[in-house]
Amino acid sequence: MSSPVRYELQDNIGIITVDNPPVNALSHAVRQGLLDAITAAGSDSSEAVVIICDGRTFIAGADIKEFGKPFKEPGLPDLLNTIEACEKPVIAAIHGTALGGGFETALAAHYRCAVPSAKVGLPEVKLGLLPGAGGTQRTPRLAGVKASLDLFISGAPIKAAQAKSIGLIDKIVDGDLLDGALAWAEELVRDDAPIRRSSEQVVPDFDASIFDEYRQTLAKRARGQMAPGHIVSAVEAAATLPFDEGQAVERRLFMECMQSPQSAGMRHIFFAERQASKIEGLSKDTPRRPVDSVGVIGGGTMGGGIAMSFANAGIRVTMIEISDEALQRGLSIVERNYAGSVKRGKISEEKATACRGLISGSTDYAALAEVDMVIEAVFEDPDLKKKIFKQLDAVCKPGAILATNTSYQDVDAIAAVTARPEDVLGMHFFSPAHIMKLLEVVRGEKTADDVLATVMALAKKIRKVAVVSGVCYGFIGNRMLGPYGETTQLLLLEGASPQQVDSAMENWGMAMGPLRVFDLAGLDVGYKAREALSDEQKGDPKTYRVPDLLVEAGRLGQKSGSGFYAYDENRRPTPDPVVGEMIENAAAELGIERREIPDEEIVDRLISALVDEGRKILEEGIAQRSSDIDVVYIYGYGFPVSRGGPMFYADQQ
Ligand code: 3H9
Repeated sequence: MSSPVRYELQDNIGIITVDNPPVNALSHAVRQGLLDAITAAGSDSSEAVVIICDGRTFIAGADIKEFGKPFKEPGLPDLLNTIEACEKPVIAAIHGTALGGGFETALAAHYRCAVPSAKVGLPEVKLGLLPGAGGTQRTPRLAGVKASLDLFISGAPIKAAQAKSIGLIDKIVDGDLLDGALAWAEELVRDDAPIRRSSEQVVPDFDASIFDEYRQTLAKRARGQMAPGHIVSAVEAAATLPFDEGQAVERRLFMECMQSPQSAGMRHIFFAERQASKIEGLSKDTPRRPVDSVGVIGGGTMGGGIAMSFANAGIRVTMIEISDEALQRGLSIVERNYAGSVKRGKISEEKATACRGLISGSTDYAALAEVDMVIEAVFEDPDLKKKIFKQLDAVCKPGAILATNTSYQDVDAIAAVTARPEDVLGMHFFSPAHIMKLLEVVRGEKTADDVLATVMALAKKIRKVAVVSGVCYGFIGNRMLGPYGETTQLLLLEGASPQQVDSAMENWGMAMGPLRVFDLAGLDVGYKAREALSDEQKGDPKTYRVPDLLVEAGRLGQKSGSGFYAYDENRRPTPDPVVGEMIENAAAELGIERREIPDEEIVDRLISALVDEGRKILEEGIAQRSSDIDVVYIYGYGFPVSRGGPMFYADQQ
């Protein structure tokens, strides 16, 4: 088998080229190839060595697929020490994204150049890890302690120019990268430039209190996560110990992270997210329909957020409302959101103005005659949705994709009112739609393959993580919330308080406990939905007795100032004794004996409720694969990524 690393001598410069598509990950063969190449370069007539990559990017990191499998020499830390020890100047030439072990490879070179569009970063923290091939030791020696901590803890890549400004890159190459790198190598040889090893540099001065400050902040911000704290310790070792000893500390901390269930969960989600975009039975070559303009029906919070998601990706949006007044209200929500994003420094004023300029409005459906796609985002009334789809069928051009943003309704029944059910599907966004990453794409019985393929590709363009769901009440995510909510109500009646249930779940890692979620969503929503159901459809009365009592007492959740909690003017919750009494009375009326319930039982029963429903969803073929369910819960429902999603967690147990 040929090696994914080539070595050639061009005049007096050795060129090492990595060619391991798609992202040049450091698989065993690449590590071996790099070792062979640097060894060859060390003993031939070359006077300097360039490391460069073919394809779309410089090395994007260690090969994550190899993690957890038996280790094969050469290991990356040793390989990079060998590269750094080379007696000839080694130059890394970066394009695309040099990430993790890839950027650590560049840091082990003696000089680094990059094209202006390149980005570099150490995103290991997003996999529950820390840079483990010398990154935590070499970076602070070049960029200082604070910049390094920020780079490792955020995990976010930075642009080449910024990397240059903090000392991580030496030179920006305009034009062809290889030509530029070779010319620079010649120059370094000519100038007899020193072999500048990162490990031999001295960490710039720093304030000794910085490590404790970061630890304190992280104790709140990254509660329960192992990697961020370990990163601080590894950088502290870099700043206080000789390189070899620091690297030994880094190694120990890296291995602890690697063996933790947290990293296993996060690595699972990395692949699950990418897997979710693949649709069984649909070939990669399925044609896509062009989507350059969309219509959004409904200018509420949801419609506004959806419009922004498209405009942010450069796609023109026409928002439709029933009256001028409603339209102006919708457009002003969008305006306010953009102003807020500018104020918080999320986007520039220019970008906000450009995006805002892509959104126009109308009260006439005729404005949708030429759009490539429409997303209906009105409230959950099946009859209204059907009426709208009839109108869309009449005005939209042939081939336009018609999507409903319903959270629960039967997409097939909506499609059936049109003469083109093959163009119809569900696109279930999560509120606030311009921020939340999840998009459930609901494939109707008759949805055409090219419609599905188009929407999955479009999801990536508008920076959403899309998961395909079949048609059922609530699709994947909301259907699982059903038994989760019911079990929550049983726990209250059996003896737990709302605050005990919420804090047990939040301490376990959920972004928000279930009762705070219900208060946020509004208790009247479920109440209204139940009104339309028969007693049999409503199920066990125990599971909705307390919510009914709350709504009947005018406690609709946050919006009315009280629900399971009382809320102050800043919407901060406090426990309310009235609710405690209501729960006790309901338990007595339903003949339920109350008892002390341990936190572990709360977590166990609630997660089991999710998982049991998840299994049914899988058996019925509503979800394509168990990891899709995990992606839904991580990106849409505040499930802790370090637990890998409900299905992964259950498998681990
Ligand atoms: C590390 O380096 C540890 C070291 O510090 C210490 C070691 C001792 N490995 O994302 P895409 C696959 S930890 C294996 O869709 P894009 C991916 O699964 C690592 N496979 O493309 C997908 O496969 P498929 C630190 C990988 O253009 C395909 O490549 N590095 C890896 O949207 C395309 O990926 C990172 O965390 C990998 N490292 O984005 C970087 N990376 O086609 C992780 C990707 O079968 N990678 N694949 O589904 C990324 O962030 C993005 O992939 C990247 C490209 C930005 C590079």
